[in-house]
Amino acid sequence: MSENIYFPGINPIPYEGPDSENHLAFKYYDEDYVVAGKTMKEHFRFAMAYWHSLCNPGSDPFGQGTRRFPWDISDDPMENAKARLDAAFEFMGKMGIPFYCFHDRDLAPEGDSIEDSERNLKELVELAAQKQEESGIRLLWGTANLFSHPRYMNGAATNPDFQVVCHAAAQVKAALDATVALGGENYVFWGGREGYTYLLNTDTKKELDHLGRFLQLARDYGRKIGFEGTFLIEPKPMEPSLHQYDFDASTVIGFLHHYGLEKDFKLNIEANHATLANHSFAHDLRMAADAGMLGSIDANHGEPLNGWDTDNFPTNLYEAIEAMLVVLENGGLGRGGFNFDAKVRRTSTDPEDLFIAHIAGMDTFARALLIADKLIQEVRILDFRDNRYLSFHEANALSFENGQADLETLREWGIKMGEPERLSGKQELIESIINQHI
Ligand code: XUL
Ligand code: CO
Repeated sequence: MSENIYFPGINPIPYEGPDSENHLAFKYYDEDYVVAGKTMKEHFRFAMAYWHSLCNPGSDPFGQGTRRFPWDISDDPMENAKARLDAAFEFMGKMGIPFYCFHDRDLAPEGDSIEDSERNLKELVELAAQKQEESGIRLLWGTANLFSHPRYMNGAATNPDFQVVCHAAAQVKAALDATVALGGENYVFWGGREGYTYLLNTDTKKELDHLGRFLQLARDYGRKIGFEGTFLIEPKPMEPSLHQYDFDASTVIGFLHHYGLEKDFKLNIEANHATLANHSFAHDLRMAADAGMLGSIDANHGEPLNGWDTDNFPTNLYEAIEAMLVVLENGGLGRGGFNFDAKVRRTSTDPEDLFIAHIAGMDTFARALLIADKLIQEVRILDFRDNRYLSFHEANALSFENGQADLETLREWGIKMGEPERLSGKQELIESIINQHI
């Protein structure tokens, strides 16, 4: 456990059960409790997002930050980065969060040149490796921030200027080196500005080809230096770009197959990104799972009233249950985990709010896991779905599925069988059964 410096007065968060009134205790997340054959800790592999929890003091386009960070101790950004690392491990240690995720620039500041930035990152990676060793906390994924610096205003891999593409390549190389040095389980690409703001000045075909090539090079380099983890793409339809190429799960799945990336890449599904694409969180999870590409989750939720990417902590139990039904049916997330890509509200200014927010998120998913497991095992809720397809167990239907029957044959069978009976979808019944088990 790291020292008690940045979050004084807050002790390690205990599990106290659903009747506890202690807001600094877990009510449902009991890390050693076994559900569906695995402990809760193994199911979730919860991760802290470095950027929201330690780097964002609550600024928005209308005003400066509202929280003071005690790890901003100096005018030297490297000194602050080191203090921030201490604070990160103190926080995760007290929370019992076993993983973390970072962008290169969260961990270490950008320098005056590519080499300078590489040196900064390397120095922090060495310190982070020690911290991991002492604490047992591990890296769920690393990524490169290819969207904040003005040079990336027109994209990184999809930038119309080759000089910018090379800069992005240098950054991804260094971030891959960092991820491998820290034993990262995954490496993420979120295409912040990989898209366009104006179609008439954009060669979309060229840009998509460049993105495909860039990801192939990153994969090849990663494998060359011994990265055995999963590459992940995190779909998002818009913001900051008007249109992003990684629009949603289905778009990304098609893209990965088109560019021959489907064996090395999976998807990191973020709840608020799915809803920004006018899908439910569970929809995008399901599309990824169906394709065998559900890699990891960025756990958060959006404000239903405005639909923006507000990155609230996930406290919507119903949404979490729908998500856990997909995750359980998928057999878990493998090397992935649940990363809290979420920020406390600008008005949540007490240091304990960061703890309370993570407790709320972990408890929401823990409770959702218990309910989803019961719905699947005891209530057999998925039978409602599977029973709708029972007719496909019959011989004629099987020969349709395996491509033996042609269209004329189907017509013949249609005539022979006559007008079909109506099969109720039973939606309200399923919804009321779920409510009954909450
Ligand atoms: C932005 C977002 C990112 C990625 C990592 O909406 O979700 O924080 O998760 O770059
Ligand atoms: Co995210």
